[in-house]
Amino acid sequence: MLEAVLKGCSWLRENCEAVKGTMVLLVAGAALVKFYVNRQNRRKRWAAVGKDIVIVHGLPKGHRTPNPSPLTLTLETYLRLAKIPYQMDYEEPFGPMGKSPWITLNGEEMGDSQMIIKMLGRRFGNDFSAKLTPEQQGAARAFHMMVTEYLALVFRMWRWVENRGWTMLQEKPCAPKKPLKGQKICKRTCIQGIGRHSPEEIHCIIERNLTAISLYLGDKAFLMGSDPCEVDCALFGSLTHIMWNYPGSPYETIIKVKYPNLKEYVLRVKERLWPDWDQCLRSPK
Ligand SMILES: N[C@@H](CCC(=O)N[C@@H](CS)C(=O)NCC(=O)O)C(=O)O
Repeated sequence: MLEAVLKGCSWLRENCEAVKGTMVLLVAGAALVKFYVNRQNRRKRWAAVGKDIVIVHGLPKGHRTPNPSPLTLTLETYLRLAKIPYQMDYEEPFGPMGKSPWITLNGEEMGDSQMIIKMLGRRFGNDFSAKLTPEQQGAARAFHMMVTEYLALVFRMWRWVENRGWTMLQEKPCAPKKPLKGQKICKRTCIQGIGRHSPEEIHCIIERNLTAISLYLGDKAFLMGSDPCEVDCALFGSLTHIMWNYPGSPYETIIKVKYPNLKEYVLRVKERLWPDWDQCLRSPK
């Protein structure tokens, strides 16, 4: 018996590297299988929620806004405006294009907030922008692109580079010690171009964009007139973040002090489409 144990030990010693390699492969294989089984199970669950119910996949709730992603908030606001039933899922925030938010509708998956809104508008007969004049449609599209594709990215620079993710993690016990997603955002904004400017220059550029929005809004109730449409959802998604998620940022003062019409606008959309706002927030730990 002792001889067999000793033989086993010496075999293990001789084949240590091969055994380690096999164990690593087995563990990685098991983790992969578990990942795919969980993924499939989630899809089965989502398929069972019912016909024509949109499942919005996004980052977990925020404690200042119902979602820390302006684009998820945009999409939720649109679903509320269009009165399309939806459920939130926080288990798989990143979807088909590795982006958040994305949706599942009747078993089909789709990414990109703007494409989702367009598709849902056609499918459920809720294309609010179709009622606008051609000139308004042009302006609405330009503002929608400005906030979704440009401002959202630049605001993220403040959140992850200048603020180092602190406001996102404030409820956690310790402050982040190094920039979190900062490097990724820096790389992306350098390729785009805006990231090559100094923070002061970026603040000026953003201020000019916010000025344009404030001037266009004027004293109208919503951006395109007396009724809200898709671009209001996008604008609300972005401005809401500055109002509540970016305390201490230079943009907060622009909205709250310099352009009160922007602040009043955010409160107006919130009151109309988010009467349950407080119940949708994550309770602070
Ligand atoms: N054009 C996309 C942009 C989505 C987007 O950039 N989402 C952010 C979160 S707010 C994201 O997924 N970031 C991760 C990454 O880009 O890798 C949309 O409108 O949905």
